[in-house]
Amino acid sequence: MSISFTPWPAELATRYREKGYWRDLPLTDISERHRESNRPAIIDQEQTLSYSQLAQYSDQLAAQLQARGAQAGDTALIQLGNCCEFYIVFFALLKLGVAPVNALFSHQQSELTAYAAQIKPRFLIADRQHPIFSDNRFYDELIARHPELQHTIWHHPHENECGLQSLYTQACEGFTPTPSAADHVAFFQLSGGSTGTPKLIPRTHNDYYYSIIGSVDICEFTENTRYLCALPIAHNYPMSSPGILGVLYAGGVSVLAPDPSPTTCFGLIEHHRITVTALVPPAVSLWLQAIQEWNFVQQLSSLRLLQVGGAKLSESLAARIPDEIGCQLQQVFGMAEGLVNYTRLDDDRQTILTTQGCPISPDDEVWVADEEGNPLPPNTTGRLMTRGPYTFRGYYNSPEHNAACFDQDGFYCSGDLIAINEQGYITVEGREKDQINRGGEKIAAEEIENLLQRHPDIIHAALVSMNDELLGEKSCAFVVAKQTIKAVQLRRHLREQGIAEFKLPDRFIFTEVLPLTPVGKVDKKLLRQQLVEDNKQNA
Ligand code: OOB
Repeated sequence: MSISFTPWPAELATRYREKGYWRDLPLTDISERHRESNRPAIIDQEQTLSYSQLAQYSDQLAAQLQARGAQAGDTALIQLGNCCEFYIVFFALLKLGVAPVNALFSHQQSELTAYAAQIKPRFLIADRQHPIFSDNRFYDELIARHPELQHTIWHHPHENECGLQSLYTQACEGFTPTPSAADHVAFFQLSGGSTGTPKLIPRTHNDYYYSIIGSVDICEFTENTRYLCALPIAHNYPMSSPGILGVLYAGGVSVLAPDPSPTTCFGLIEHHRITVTALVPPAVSLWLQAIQEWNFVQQLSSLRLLQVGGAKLSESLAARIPDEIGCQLQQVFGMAEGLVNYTRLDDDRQTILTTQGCPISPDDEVWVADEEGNPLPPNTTGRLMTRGPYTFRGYYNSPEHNAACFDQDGFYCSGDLIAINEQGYITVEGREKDQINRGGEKIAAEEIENLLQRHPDIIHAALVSMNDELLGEKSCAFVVAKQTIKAVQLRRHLREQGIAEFKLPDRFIFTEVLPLTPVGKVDKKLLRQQLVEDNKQNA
């Protein structure tokens, strides 16, 4: 059984193979390339995992899962933090043709429930130390709702529970991997989303592997690369741009930080002689502030390259990176759906400071559309449209949504507003999708509005972005209520439904009615304007 997904049309698939982008190798090739090496591959707070251990442990875990009935076409729900086990589990599942959804560690009951409902997982591998699993309330609910969920394996298990470490360290004899076909689904990425339920993105071995190798080339990762992963390990950016998978491919070492704060990261950078790391813009601000206050820039002397992406980096902040950290900046504009753009290491200073780079592949087709879907000339702002050898062709089981975000030629409309210059470099100018980008963390407005509207006293709710100096954007909920209700009550209401903390509105504004557009939709542009006016008055 293989997992359903929207394939690329045959003629494009042929072209991608002919050009050598699609190599017809499974992603598990990455864990096997250096299998004989005892060099460190991944270092976390608890252990140093060598390349040979990574290969062996993932074999052993796979053998244990196989003994529990795992087979190709199964799915698994995974929630692990920044630890070596994330990749032991990832490769073990892929070796069996089992496709995981890797939830972010910040995700709570609501997100996990939505993912489970979509993939109907046979396996759950999660951290018992995560607050939602500290008791059995949520877990029992999940099991009751999903009879197909037959095996749970815990990182940090309670007594007498099936523990992850005890499985992957158990010796096995002669395990033979059976990954899914290279042009089929390897795993699911998470969409930042703009709809009520978070969407899943099927990624095939071929397309994902190509994006990794392309990224490794562009970023010049080698066996000497020492990468610090300070972002959530399950996010597409530190997984594959070039991320840990890129480092593993090249033979370097990745060090996992539990968070991106300067207090956590500076010491790790100094201790492990880190050469490259990836951040979102708010973390860059905190790093620069720490450097100024503590005068600790010496600790960062091994750092050669700082990648910044996930949200728009202002030119002024960008300029401070080479000047104050003393390393090179690379802007990264990517999306879990596929397309990733980088400024190149040899680009001139102005290009690196003011653009979000250009695509990985010569066969990434990116153009800018006006509201009617007609192509716009260079340097004109419009909708980003793209297709290519590693950009997906449809969300998992979402025909209606797919009909709305792909055109008839299979170009995906990301909801970003961009301009492309004559050299093919992109600048991100804004966004059309109903999403808030809170310092790189994405919030789908509709998801939060739906949850708010479950409150018996709420008639109507609209979530919009407001400008924030540190995070770029924060979220503000406009609420029409039947009776007076306090912001703390609404926050509690949302928390009770179990959503990631970063999705809680930063501000609530209570109002009599929400303004509507001529077609009767909530006029969010007007609401955002109102916030800007408010801000000016309070300044
Ligand atoms: C990355 O992936 P996602 O899926 O969390 O978010 C994608 C969206 C883009 O559509 C865009 O709206 C925004 O995040 N974005 C940026 C940006 N990078 C991402 N907006 C402005 N400037 C940038 N540099 O965020 C992601 C995936 C792979 C690599 C890097 C980031």
